[in-house]
Amino acid sequence: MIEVGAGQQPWQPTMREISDAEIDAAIEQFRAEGYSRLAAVATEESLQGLRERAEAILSGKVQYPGLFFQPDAPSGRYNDLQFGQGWTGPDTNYRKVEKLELDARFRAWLENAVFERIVRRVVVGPVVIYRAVIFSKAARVGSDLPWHQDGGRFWGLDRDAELQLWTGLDDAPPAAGGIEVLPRSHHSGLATPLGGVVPRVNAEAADAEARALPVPTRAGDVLLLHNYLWHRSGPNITDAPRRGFTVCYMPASTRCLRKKRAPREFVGVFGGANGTR
Ligand SMILES: O=C(O)CCC(=O)C(=O)O
Repeated sequence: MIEVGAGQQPWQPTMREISDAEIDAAIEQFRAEGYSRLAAVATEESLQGLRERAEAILSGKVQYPGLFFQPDAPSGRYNDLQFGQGWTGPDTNYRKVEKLELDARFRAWLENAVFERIVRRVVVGPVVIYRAVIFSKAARVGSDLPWHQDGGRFWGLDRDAELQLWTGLDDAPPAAGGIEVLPRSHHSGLATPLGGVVPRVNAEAADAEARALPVPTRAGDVLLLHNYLWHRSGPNITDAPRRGFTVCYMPASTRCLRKKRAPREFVGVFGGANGTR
């Protein structure tokens, strides 16, 4: 993929001016409630560039060796997902694409200057990313994602990460499968040592259904999500796609514990090895 032609500037994202006070308030709410929302961070120009690239990647027009794809379940049910399939062709609805740091536009977005100011308030020292992922819910197809936490043995790290920044590429009201959270649930740690999907028995004990809080977002909004916060998203029953781009930031000293293959080396961002800022 050639991103820069002769005499052209590389694609650069633009963001709304955001004061330190606004970021401090977002961090305070993130710490207390496990989540917060910064409205309209990405400009329309940035959104256009990212959406265009998301479409090219999801349709296979732009490809990179190493991108990881997961097809959505045609039934729209999480339990019907088939794992381990990867890329199955251009006409598939993919629910997830990982390793988007390989793409220059998504890489530039995840390293933008507003994100650096947020991340530096949470992560001390050089920073790496665990993952850079699009969660996509195609119009009238996108499936549900149950209550889960992003940590535990499932993530294979010597310590759990804390901060994810989720950027809405489209409007995400509840009907489109917007994010729902269980406020303050991050204070209780992991529901199981494995992490990932929260077992139904735990969800019932926490009365999660009654306490679920929808966090509707507009395209360009950014959510700060604590990795231990219980969060989920429903199916997309609207006529428009709903795509979110999420990135998990953590200290560069974090180690991968996996044994079956060589431990992962994480991509550096703010001050981490091979970061661009
Ligand atoms: O976008 C979604 O529906 C889910 C996002 C999510 O689970 C995450 O960012 O960890």
